[in-house]
Amino acid sequence: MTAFVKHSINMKEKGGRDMKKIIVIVISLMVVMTAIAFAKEYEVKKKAGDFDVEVTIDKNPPVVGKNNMEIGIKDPSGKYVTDAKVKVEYGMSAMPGMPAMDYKTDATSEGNEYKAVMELSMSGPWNVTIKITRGEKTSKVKFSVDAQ
Ligand SMILES: [Cu+2]
Repeated sequence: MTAFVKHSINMKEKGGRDMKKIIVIVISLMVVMTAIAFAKEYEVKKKAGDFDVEVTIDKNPPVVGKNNMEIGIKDPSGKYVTDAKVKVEYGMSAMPGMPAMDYKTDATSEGNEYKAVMELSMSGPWNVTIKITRGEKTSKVKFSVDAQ
């Protein structure tokens, strides 16, 4: 990076205005790409029946304790589905000294998305199921997280 900056300064001294513009653009792109590479949210994108579901968790990796979850559901035409009943179930299989654990929480509709808090009681692998009920039909998204 230092060499790049020195190089940029040399270019600037030569009086290239366009070069300065290009350098600004390149640096901006690098900043944006870095921000994307280090996106701090945990993201899961999956299909549930006809729906496209995007789940984001504010902790990455998810942690022991509270994890805020946002669930966006889109129908096949790309429109947000805001009138579904959404439940989040999360659990851990039995392990030595620990019986199987299962928790359930209702997600609440807020704007275009649904919000839920997932409280994980211990570190390790958790299975998460999001149940989306609209009318008679229930669709599911399943994924697992490794709580730290
Ligand atoms: Cu456990």
